Amino acid sequence: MANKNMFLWWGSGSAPCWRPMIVLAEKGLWENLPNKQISFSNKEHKGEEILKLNPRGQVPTFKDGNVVVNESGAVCMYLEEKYSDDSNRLFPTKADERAEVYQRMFETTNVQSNISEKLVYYLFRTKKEDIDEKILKEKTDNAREELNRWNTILGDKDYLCGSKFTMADVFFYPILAFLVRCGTKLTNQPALKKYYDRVSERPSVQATWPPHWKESEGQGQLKEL
Ligand SMILES: N[C@@H](CCC(=O)N[C@@H](CS)C(=O)NCC(=O)O)C(=O)O
Repeated sequence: MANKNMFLWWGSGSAPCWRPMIVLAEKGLWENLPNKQISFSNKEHKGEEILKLNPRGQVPTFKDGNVVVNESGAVCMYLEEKYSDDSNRLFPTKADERAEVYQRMFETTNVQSNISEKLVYYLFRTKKEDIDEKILKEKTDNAREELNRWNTILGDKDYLCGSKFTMADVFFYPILAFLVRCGTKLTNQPALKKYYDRVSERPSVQATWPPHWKESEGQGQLKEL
């Protein structure tokens, strides 16, 4: 088994962890992968086992034999280079087509900053009575604009870069799923909603679905988005 020398430490619901998990599943390496789901509340990511491989004390933390890679994007790229075959490549072979995949992969940082960091964390971290309605409206409008942009990018395509699932989807989908978990229904972004439903059914996504999401509902912070 190609994965017997691998080990992945991961946390449930973490978009950075979910990305390499999806890649592993796409390559048939997730099943029976030596792994440990860590508990954030027990601070297991700050334990010695992880710190000696990843001094930042974060997940994902990943090793494959003597190769240690921890940044989620780096793990994805490593797995892609080492374990792809024609049946499971996540990049097109032509540079011109790859350019679009790179563009969307790196463009996902805008979703992270414009929606997760500016709006979701504001709602998570501010006491209800301290929420400033004007600031909240600005943040919500900005987040909606970001979602609309991705709705336009998708248009009538099945996946972000066309008819094939690519690394761009691996980078983007876990953040989108987090936003849906936080309550957004994507009512005003129909292309994004169809995309969300399509990718959610994908076997690699189903196999790696965050365990605690199966057990409880999200808190609905983004139901007004
Ligand atoms: N840039 C890193 C970020 C990893 C990251 O932020 N992981 C979070 C979980 S989502 C974590 O371990 N947080 C705990 C901490 O930073 O102490 C990556 O993409 O892999």
